[in-house]
Amino acid sequence: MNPDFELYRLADEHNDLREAVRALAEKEIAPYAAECDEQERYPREAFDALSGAGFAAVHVPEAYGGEGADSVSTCIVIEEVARVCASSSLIPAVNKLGTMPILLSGSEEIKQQVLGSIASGETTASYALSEREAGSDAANMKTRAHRDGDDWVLNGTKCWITNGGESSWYTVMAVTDPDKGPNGISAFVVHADDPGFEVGGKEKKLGIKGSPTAEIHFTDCTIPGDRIIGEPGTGFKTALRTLDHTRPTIGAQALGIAQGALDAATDYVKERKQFDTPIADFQGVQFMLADMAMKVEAARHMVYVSAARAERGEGNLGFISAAAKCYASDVAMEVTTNAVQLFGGAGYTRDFPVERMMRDAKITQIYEGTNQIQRMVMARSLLK
Ligand code: COS
Repeated sequence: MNPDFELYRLADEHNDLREAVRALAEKEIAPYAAECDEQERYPREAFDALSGAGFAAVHVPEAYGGEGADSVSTCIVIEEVARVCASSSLIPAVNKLGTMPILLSGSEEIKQQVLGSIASGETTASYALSEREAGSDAANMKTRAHRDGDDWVLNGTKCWITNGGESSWYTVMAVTDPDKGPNGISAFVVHADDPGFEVGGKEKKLGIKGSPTAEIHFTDCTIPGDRIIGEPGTGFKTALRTLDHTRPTIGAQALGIAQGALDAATDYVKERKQFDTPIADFQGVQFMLADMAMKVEAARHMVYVSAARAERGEGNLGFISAAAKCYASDVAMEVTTNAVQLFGGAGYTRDFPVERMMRDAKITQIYEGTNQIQRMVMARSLLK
């Protein structure tokens, strides 16, 4: 075969991985998805199933006890879990987000210290960049860190921390030199047992209700000096480079949610009869389904291409990772909304999963940078 055509085909390992994750997700995660949403409880069953199968943090390199999965594989895992339960898909997704600063910029010692317990499924990692008054304008953060002998001491509050309270490890961005703006921000790793670390209240959310979103507080939180990630002042760049690698994973989550809604709607319209015929016979319904599937497929291509380019270590990932996240999440919102429409009144009830999927889809347009920020990142890349 002409090797150029390989570009448009996933490797057999990727297809095998999809099959394995889909089987596990349908058997071990899907049955609890509605309950976790309804009760706003952590999807413990999903965590156990994912970590038992080695899928909770597939991206961790083998050198640190992980599976060493490539970026496309990681996206496939997230996509397949999100197809049945978006909250559960935040376990592999946020494990990647929380550890990526360490993988990109951390010392060998810090990698050895942190990554093993995440790869083994003993615990998870979270990422702490945002604050109440520093969301899109992330560099405007107020959390501070200063040296105290050999230690670092952190003070401040981070918010919107996915899996906050569940994770043991937190990568935290804090100002170490207030005069230097973004170049005065440093990245650290904090453990939940460190003195002065506290988990605050959980948000009451529209969707992804199974995934806790919490504030975390640092009150003279003291950590050993070697828990800085990279050099002082490089934390903001590490944080943004991290997002270049993880926005494709949010694209993958959005894609999975959209695929789940499309699959549910496709089955439903074949069953649901009106005017003595399955509503799938109506061309208006067929055109809706066709548009939904077309956009899901386009999103899938962008997500995998962005992940593959990140995996290849390409330097300028800003445009493609922002574009993949933005496009896939806009598609997820549109497709889940149309899935609810195809279900009609039934779709508006909690008897069917599409209303949950529609609520869950919304966050993908907001977190890891709003889609307005993604468009800003794309435009900057075009105009620079
Ligand atoms: N990788 C590495 N460095 C980057 C970078 C990237 N992708 N993007 C920008 N930088 C560098 C810049 O070159 C600049 O460095 P110098 O001062 O040495 O030139 C520095 O980082 C600051 O960049 P910039 O001036 O562009 O920062 P801004 O304050 O304008 O912010 C945006 C940039 C808006 C893109 C950033 O704040 C952002 O992504 N906000 C959204 C945050 C977000 O996604 N939050 C969700 C939290 S995670 S759930």
